[in-house]
Amino acid sequence: MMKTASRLKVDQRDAKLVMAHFYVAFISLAIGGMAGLLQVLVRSGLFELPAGIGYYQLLTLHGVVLALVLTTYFIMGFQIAAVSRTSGTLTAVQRKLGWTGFIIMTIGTAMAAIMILLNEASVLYTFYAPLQAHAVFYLGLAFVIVGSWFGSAVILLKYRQWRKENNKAVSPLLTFMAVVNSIMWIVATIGVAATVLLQLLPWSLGLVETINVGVSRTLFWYFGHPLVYFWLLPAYMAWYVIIPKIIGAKIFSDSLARFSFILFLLFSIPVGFHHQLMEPGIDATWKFLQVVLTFIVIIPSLMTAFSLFATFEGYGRSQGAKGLFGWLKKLPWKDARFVVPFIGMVAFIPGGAGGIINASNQMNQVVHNTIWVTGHFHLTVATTVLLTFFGISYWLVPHLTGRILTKEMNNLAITQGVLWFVGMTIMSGAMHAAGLLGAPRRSSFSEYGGSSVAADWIPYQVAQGIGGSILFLSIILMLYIFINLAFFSPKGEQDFPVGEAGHEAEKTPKVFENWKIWIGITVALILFAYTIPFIDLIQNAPPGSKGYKLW
Ligand code: HAS
Ligand code: CU
Repeated sequence: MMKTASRLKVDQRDAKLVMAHFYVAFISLAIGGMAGLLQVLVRSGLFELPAGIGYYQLLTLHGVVLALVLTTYFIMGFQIAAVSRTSGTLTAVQRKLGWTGFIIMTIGTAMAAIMILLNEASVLYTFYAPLQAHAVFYLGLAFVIVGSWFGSAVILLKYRQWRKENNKAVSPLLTFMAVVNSIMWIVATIGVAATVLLQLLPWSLGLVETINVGVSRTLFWYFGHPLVYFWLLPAYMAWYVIIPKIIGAKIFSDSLARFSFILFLLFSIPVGFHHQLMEPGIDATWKFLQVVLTFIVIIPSLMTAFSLFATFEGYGRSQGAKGLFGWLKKLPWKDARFVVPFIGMVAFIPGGAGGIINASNQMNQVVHNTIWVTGHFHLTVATTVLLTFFGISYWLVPHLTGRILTKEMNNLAITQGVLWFVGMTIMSGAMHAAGLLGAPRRSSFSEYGGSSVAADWIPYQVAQGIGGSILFLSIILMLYIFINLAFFSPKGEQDFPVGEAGHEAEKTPKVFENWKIWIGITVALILFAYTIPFIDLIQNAPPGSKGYKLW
């Protein structure tokens, strides 16, 4: 573990590859943020879209560009940087693989984006059948998935090389974490690749008339839930390894961090049914089983919360803090690299609690398909994860471009985080409240024929408009800071902080790197949770559905 601490900088050639990913990610932020602003304005009832742009077209753009494109590019870039920093510069072959993946993903992204802009693919980011998009949209998605496999291969190859060169010693923690996330990603994307290539594509090309909707949605959610942890784990990488270094503390426990990541690998995938609790065609027994597994996958997040509190409290007390919460005062409240991700952590307390409500079968009947769910994921992915990614960018972008985060930019970054917090509290709070009153998600503005129930939702929709507008200001600030850090900030050396575990490091059990065991259990759990439901969905399927284009 200690051997690699000597490598402190990401090599220039690797930095270029990472920055290429970040440019796409931040262009996506600009486009997706603009779409989001227009949506909340439409839903407030005070604004109409110009130039024949459809609400669902815009909503598809927003979801695809932010939830799928921004996240995937940022994560691929960040993981490559993390591995290059902790396990050594990529070899020429690895870097070439990285660029190949980047190019394939970008061709796919362009294909999908063009189809959305042509209004040929207004199927929202989950692209549920029987809504049918243009074949080029599905082909584009397939390219993005395949491209991401190249990026994942870079991580796995570098890891294998490091282990070979270091006599199978315990790998650097950040590398280990990137490896877990990459394995999870590969196993999960097989599901979405299967529905895209074997079902949606032939159906939209007209090679087959109908589609088995139940199977395609189940394959989607087999992927869709691990997808949300694919977003979350890079944030956890920063919380476990980078934040301690920034505040001047030690990593609470190397083993605990590895153990929580292994739990995510095992339990992230066989839980997709918690998105399908209200769907027909799946027996209640299997839904119940997957709900139980969902409650198990909450545990590694609770472990993460525990070790973060321990890190913060331990550090505060070492600085002389007294009383139950005195340690809070000792944290570096003027450092954006800490404050911005910290806001993300705070948001995950209500965000995670909301998830537990969603997963509870009976409660799901209350919230499913209401805008409560939209409120939930704007706290989780759009605050917890995104603010952590922003917090990472504030030091990683200047690190990669050979510049520094100036005091001025640091302060603007804190303003950015605080604005996000204010905007999101208003927007997501209003979404949760309106959802409990029954307001649907994924719907344009409507007064539902003057219904008094719908009238109750309107003030909340106006509040969403206000919160969303504040969020948009925060996005503009973020983009301004990104451009500054990429091109204009003074030259210098910005640190890539990597924390060290205390005495714990020596004792990390080797079993964590016994991939045969972990991948074996992962596959066994997946087969257990999914085999019989899939057989049911195929054998007892209703007649397949033709495609619909409802926009
Ligand atoms: Fe979720 C729907 C259940 C976590 C994202 N989720 C969604 C959708 C998205 C999403 C995008 O069971 C919508 C999909 C769609 O379009 O239909 N979710 C859960 C559960 C968790 C959970 C049980 N979700 C996430 C994360 C996401 C995400 C993470 C993105 C990154 N979700 C559901 C369910 C649905 C759902 C149902 C379907 C709803 C429906 O009916 O359609 C758990 O993983 C949550 C566990 C988390 C915790 C919190 C731990 C807290 C921590 C912070 C510590 C803070 C510190 C700061 C230390 C238990 C780690 C110090 C603070 C001080 C104040 C000092
Ligand atoms: Cu889920």
